[in-house]
Amino acid sequence: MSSSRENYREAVAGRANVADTSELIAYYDEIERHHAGALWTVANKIEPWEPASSSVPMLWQFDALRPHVLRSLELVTPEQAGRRVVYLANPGRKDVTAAVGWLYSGLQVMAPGECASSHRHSASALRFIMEGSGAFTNVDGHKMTLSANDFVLTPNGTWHEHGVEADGTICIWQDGLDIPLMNALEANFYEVHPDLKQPVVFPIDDSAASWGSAALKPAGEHGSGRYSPLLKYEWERTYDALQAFARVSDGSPFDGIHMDYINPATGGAVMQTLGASMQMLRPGEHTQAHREVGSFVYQCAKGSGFSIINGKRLDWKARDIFCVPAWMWHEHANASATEDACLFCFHDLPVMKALGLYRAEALGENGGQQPVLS
Ligand code: 1HN
Repeated sequence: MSSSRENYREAVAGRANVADTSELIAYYDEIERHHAGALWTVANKIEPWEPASSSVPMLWQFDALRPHVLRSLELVTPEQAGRRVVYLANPGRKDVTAAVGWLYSGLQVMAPGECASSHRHSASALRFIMEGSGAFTNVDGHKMTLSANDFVLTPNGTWHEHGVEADGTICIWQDGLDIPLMNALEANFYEVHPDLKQPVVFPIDDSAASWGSAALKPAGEHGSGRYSPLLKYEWERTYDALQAFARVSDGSPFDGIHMDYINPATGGAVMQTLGASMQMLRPGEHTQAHREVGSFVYQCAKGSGFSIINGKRLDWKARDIFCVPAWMWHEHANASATEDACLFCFHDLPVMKALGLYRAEALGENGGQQPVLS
């Protein structure tokens, strides 16, 4: 701890507070030679008073990244690259490929007629479609057609390949994965499909047709329980649900009209490690600040506005991506007085909740908003 206030706090609380002496420094050198260390030199860092994310709040503007994403079409083929993706790098997480915390995000681009080969891995993945028409994905034989703002799952262990039909246009989508978490857990396996391409086994879009009705499901069926049998969440249905909910609810003071994408068989999160939601901020709405144990990647699906994250203001519009690191205050605002704004979000709350780690806190007893510091 650097400041004298923190030193005082640590000493009063009975935490590590040992000043360096030449004798101690020599001692640290000696035990380091035995590949060991004195706990009191790291204790306050490895046991912070509260989550202290090394990630920084970041905004990735689609307009700025798009030309670079398109340029990758000329530089590498899907065959060469495996997946032709520009990933999002958080400056605070240089040691891992992460957009925030233990979450990965990237922008994948495919041209008409292209197809990326089939593979599967321990990481769970999702896609949120940004632009183009004719994209498809095949997940364990369920081929799905993809349009802008559709949300698609690739649960861990499922074979998956993506492509764009020959009569489609260039397509870009956001990939979200828990790759950094799988690697941190040292649990990540990766396998290429023996035939590089898997057959389409089921009728096209069968998953949405079977499981995509909000209140009805195939009689007596329960899915695998491991992940949602509904693999594609169409934008129209999502937006209709938000509109309907807004007619009868004031929404959350922190998130406006906020709905979770769910596994329709269980009511729980869409996958074991990743959850997702869509929220609508009504014209002029500016929410109250709160913070949560969990990392969040947002993509603006509609409209424009800004978020304030630990005092940092990020101005976003459709297709921009931004992140909220764990335990940082955040509030969202719709900049328009006439149009609603929608934010897609994926996060690691299923992990936090499964491990009993989830907490949330409001800023101020009666709500509060943050001053903008940067
Ligand atoms: C992956 O499987 C995809 O299936 C995209 O499109 C990005 C990044 C890391 C590891 C696996 C895909 C990925 C990925």
